[in-house]
Amino acid sequence: MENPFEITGVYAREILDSRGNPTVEVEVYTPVSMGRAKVPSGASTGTHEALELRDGGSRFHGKGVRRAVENVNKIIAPEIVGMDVTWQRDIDTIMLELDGTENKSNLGANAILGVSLAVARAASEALGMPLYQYIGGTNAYVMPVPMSNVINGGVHAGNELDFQEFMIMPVGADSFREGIRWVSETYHILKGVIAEKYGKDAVNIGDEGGFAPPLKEPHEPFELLIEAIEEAGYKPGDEIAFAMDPASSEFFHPDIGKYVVNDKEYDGGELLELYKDLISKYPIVSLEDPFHEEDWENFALITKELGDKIQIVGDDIFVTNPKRIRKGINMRAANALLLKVNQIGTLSEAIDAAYTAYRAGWGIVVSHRSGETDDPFIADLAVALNTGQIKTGAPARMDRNSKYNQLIRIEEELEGIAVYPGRKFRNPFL
Ligand code: 2PG
Ligand code: MG
Repeated sequence: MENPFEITGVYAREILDSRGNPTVEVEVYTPVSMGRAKVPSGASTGTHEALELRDGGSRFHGKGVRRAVENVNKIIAPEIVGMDVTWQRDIDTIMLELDGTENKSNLGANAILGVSLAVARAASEALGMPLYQYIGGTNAYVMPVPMSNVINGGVHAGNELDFQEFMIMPVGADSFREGIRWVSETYHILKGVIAEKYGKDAVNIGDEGGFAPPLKEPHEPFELLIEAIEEAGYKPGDEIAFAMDPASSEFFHPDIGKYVVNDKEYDGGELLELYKDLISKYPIVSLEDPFHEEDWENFALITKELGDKIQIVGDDIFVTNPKRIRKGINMRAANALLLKVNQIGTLSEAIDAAYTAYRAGWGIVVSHRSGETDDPFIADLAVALNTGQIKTGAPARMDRNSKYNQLIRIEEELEGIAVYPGRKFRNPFL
């Protein structure tokens, strides 16, 4: 008898992402299903991320992914066709062995991840199960609190704001649906606040759908946000709190060993004072990448000083890599992990990263990349892992809203079971 779970075909193609750059899309076929996945891409990438294979040359200014596509079609496909699509970890391991490098530079993390995610989706379809349930099992029920990046700076925007992301978190809402409504309402009021202060051309948006007004100082976005939240009828802090990702590897200058923010130089200690000042003035509950990707000591220092008050999230420093996360746990360098599937390159390793962090009592934020697609995979992943948090941009543009809309669907499906953790986003189970 035909095995309905047997992989009968694997096919990749080159498509475009939200920034108009090429990326990999993979389809995995069984006799009863097809799973399709699309690979995201970062701009403020960590040095230790798994390698995204780009063709070089003149096509797409060197950004083509034909080689990655070919690696799927010619090298990976023949190895996994015939395998059972539910053997996720086996398939991921085979791809790691085929690649044979530490950072997936041979086949490309974009090739491997596309297959890994498409396999999971094809399996869930073959089983007739929602993706979050296939990955998370019967106990996947925690909705994530969104960290919505409504003001963009850094390498994601054409303004002079050095800090990259200013996010709002609807911690006082009692469901995901309500939370995302608060975010949307605040976003639209914010647009008016910005237009009034800076004019119509200041409401253009950055890569993650947030506004990119001509601000420079790190406190300025928070002032605008307080005004918008209040005008929208919500209480800053109690109902809508702040999260920020300065993405400080981007403004650290190794030549002088200093961080440069709005033309002023800071050493680690001075930058810590700047953060403390912001946290004392504004209801910031989460701070990501406060220091650069090798600044383990200052990460440990800020976690020691502020870690019982706010969430300290590591992104570029850990790159979703269990080895670097273990080092971070040993050094107490953070108390939360930013989880990006394309930083590590397989679903199995991303889940390992999550477990490593959980066991240390850390929070987890499932995250998009600044270059995204309409694939809502991470929405399902956040629920599957009961992380309680997701970072996926402003409530604008379908590359961001495809995730939010998928979460609306999931919450509806889990009616009566779903839990929205609100203020308990860091550990929904405590
Ligand atoms: C980040 C991400 C996503 P990028 O720094 O957290 O917001 O940006 O994908 O450009 O690395
Ligand atoms: Mg980051």
